[in-house]
Amino acid sequence: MKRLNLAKLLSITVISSIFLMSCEDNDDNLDNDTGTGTYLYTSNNANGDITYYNVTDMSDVTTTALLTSSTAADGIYYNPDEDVIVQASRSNFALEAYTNTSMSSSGTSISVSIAGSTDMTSPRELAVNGDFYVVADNADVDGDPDTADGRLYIYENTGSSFTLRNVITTDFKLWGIIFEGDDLYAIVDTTNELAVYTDFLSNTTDAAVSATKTIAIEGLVRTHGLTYDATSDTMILTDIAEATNGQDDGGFHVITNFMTKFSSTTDGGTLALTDQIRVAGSETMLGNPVDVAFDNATETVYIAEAGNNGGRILAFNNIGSGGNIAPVLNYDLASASSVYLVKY
Ligand SMILES: [Ca+2]
Ligand SMILES: [Ca+2]
Ligand SMILES: [Ca+2]
Repeated sequence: MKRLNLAKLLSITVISSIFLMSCEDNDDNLDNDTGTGTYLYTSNNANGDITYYNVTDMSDVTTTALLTSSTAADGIYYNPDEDVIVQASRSNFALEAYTNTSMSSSGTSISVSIAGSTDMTSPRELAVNGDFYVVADNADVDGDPDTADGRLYIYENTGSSFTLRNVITTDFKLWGIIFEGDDLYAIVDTTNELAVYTDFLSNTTDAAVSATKTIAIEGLVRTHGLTYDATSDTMILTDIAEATNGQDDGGFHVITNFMTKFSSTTDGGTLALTDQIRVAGSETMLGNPVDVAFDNATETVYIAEAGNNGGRILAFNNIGSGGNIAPVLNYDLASASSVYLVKY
């Protein structure tokens, strides 16, 4: 017994020393402003698993794959405060959340902790505002594929489920959506247009609602993904161009001072290409870029590319005036469908 206690005491001492040493390391890190990690979460339509990349040091990226029961998914989201990953399952037609997975090693099978009701037909991007989770569904609504429409499913996360509050039917086709404050920005699929619903969650009943304002983005063929960074007032939109060309006709547009430019463009008007930076061309590996995320601190654009080489996760920086830029990171991810950047 005595020997065991001594061993225990020794191991506690060793652990304490390690703990103290790591605290010192953390202090050093904080002094150097490197205490925060940057992570890119991704979903895909090839196997429905969740892959995240630690991109804190872009010369030493680590990849973690978490295996799910979904076989196709979109709309990835991660909340580090609650350690919860959420994605829209395109095989189970519901929101699915996975909690306490941050310590899971790559290759671990994870199970759904919080499930939503199976209301949707073709869920795509997810936008989160507090406890409200909005999913863009791009299935045809009225049985006529020639009339443009779509549905925005508004769920409330109760902690034990995603409860459907109401459904908004749109008069345009949906794909990417993002909240800025209480306003929901949505790309208008099959076009080069961007729409906004101001105070979107104030639409509390099932209804057909038109966007508050819609503008066209000059130089863009067919947009799909979008992201907005409020700190730098930067909007980024992807261009898949022709869906049938998944290899080399895609791109993305960076719009700085976005809010001023958006406000000064009239409803139905066009935001000029001269007010944007376009990245496209054979070096970019962009064929069908379906989603985008932005790190303002490093001015890095992350892309979920669904087509090129079967699917990739790409990162671009030193964008300058745009053009035919090669990505600085390039990871194969079959049928990549969405990206979400988070720091913690
Ligand atoms: Ca229709
Ligand atoms: Ca394309
Ligand atoms: Ca996204």
